[in-house]
Amino acid sequence: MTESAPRLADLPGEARAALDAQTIELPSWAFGNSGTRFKVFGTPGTPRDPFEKIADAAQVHAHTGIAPRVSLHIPWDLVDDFDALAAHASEHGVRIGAINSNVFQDDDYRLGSLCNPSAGVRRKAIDHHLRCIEVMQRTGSRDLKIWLADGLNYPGQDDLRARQDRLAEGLAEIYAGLGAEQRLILEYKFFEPAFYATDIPDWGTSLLHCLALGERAKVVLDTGHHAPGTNIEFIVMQLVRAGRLGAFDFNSRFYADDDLMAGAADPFQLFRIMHEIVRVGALDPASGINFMLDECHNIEDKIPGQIRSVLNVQEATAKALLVDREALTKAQAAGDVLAANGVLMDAYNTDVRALLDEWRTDRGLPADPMRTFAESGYLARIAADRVGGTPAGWGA
Ligand code: AOS
Ligand code: ZN
Ligand code: ZN
Repeated sequence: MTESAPRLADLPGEARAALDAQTIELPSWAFGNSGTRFKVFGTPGTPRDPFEKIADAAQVHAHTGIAPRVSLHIPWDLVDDFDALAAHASEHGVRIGAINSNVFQDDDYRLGSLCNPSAGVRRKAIDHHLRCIEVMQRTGSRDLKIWLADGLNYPGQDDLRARQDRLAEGLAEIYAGLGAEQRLILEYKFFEPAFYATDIPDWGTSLLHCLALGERAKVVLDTGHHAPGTNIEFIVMQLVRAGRLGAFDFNSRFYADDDLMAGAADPFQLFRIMHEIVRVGALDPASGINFMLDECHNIEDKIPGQIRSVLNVQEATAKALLVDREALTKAQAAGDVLAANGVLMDAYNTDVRALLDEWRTDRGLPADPMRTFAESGYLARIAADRVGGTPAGWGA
């Protein structure tokens, strides 16, 4: 079936409202230099501190209108005055989102953090999280996001079960330190940096810990953290169904945790994920799902890399909103396999770019954010202005 591209007016009111409600949170580390273990290619004008990272993130919001929050990483984004950082964000039209804890960089964490066999190291890791909660109080952040690099390289290296018990104990203490409105969101990853066993390798393990902690503990699904071929939309559906999907870390993967731009490697997968979200109205902030990016831009410019990612997520969302739900339900009930699949494919194959250009111009935003940003001269300006100091890297 070929039809001309839909316009904004063709979108049912409910779908339009869902599109209006969508927000995507940007990671501060996407604006710093990053790379593989082979080489980090620096970019002129790279932010030298968290203030400059926020200013760059604000450009993404100014051009797309749907990226009003920035996640921080502690200690990478440690500043003396978090009140000033929050005020700086608001002056730039954005605010601070999730606080990511980093307990994977110190030598002390060679054998893990919350799962470490040493009580002293576990204490240090717990205290770091409690300090992150203090940062959250200052910045008005709701979510404490935990990803642990904990795991084992060799069978027998440590006791698998004891590590889970230590983890449960540490998480419980951290959870107890949260304010009444704050949440703990727990990420999983099937391997890397540990190769034999990871302490939180999958959504089941994350969910079990969250269930033990309480209502305000939810799972973070990073789209790059699964084995090849994993049906990620199934996991999304199951976690949403259980009321425990706390957040996404969107990115693209070809092989492992590639952290490439969301929707670049497999836009169809992103569409299938967003279909599971929109079919239950979970774009609504009341659903409690924080739609975040977790990406690094190693060879491309960072700000337009983030703009492209945000637009890719929005396009996948608009396509998911175009699924003819009634026709789909009818075909499914009739057991008409091909018709049901056809309904999904029709939506996926629809070009929504003009519709979204219109959505932006309606709100006084540029129709073509990539072009407008490129023409703005911002990159040349920061390259000229940000001289001296050390450009922030992935990790600093
Ligand atoms: C690590 O692989 C995870 O995706 C985390 O979300 C991590 O916090 C992020 O990559 C930045 O360190
Ligand atoms: Zn992640
Ligand atoms: Zn990752």
